[in-house]
Amino acid sequence: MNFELCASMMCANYGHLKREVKQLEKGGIDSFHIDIMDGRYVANYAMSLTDLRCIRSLTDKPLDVHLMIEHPNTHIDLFLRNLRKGDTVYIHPEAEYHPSTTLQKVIDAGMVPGIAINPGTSVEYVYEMFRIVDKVLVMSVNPGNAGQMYLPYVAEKYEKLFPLKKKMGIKLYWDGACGADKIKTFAPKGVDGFVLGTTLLFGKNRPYGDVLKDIRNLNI
Ligand code: S6P
Ligand code: MG
Repeated sequence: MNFELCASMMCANYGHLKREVKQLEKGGIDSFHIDIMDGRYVANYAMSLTDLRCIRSLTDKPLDVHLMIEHPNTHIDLFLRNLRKGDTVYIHPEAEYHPSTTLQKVIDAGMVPGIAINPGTSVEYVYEMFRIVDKVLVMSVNPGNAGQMYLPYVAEKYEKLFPLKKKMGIKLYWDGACGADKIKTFAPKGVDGFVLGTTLLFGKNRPYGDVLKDIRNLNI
C-alpha cells in the first residue's frame, strides 16, 4: 500500500548533516520534515532558517516545513523565499489571528498549504480551513519535542477526519511518536503519510535504508 515517509530532520545527526540527507535519500525517504520553533509558541528551539537552506540545497526531494511559531504571517516570506514550488508549509492555526490570510500567501507562492492540529485542537475549530489547505498534519504528541509518548485520544480525531478526506480534498499526515504499529493500523484507514523521528528511524544504529525497507515491507 502506498504512503509517504518523511524524515523528521530535528532528529538527525548535525555533525554529519549532508551525510544524513544523502543516506536518507538513498534509503528511499519521500520528503524531509523541517521543524521550525521560536521558543514562544512552543518552549523549544529546533531547526532554523539556516538548516532549512542547507537541506534545501542538498536534495531535490520535497521539504515539508512545520512552523511552530507565533504569528507566522510576520515571517512567512523568509521561509517561502527559501523553498521550491511544491514544498509544503504547515502553520498552526491557533498561532495566528487570520490563518487563512497566511495560508493564502503560501498558495500564492506556489507551495502546498497545510495546517497542523494539536492533540487538544478539535476538528471543528479548523474545519473551514480544510477548504483551502491540501494537507493536515495531525499531531499525536504536543508540539515542541521529539521522543514523546503517543497520546491515544488522537485516534478518535482521526475517525472524524477520515470521512472528510474526499469531501474536503485533504490528505492526512501523522506527526509524533510514529512506530510501525501506527503505520500498520492507520495507513489502511487513510493516513497518507508519516513523519519518522526517534521512535522508528533515528538513533537506531541501523542503516536508514534498512529501516525504510522494513517499513515498506510491512504486511499492509
Ligand atoms: C514535534 C515535531 C515532530 C517531531 C517528531 C519526532 O514538535 O513536530 O515533527 O520531531 O514527531 O518523532 P518522534 O518519533 O521522536 O516522536
Ligand atoms: Mg513536526
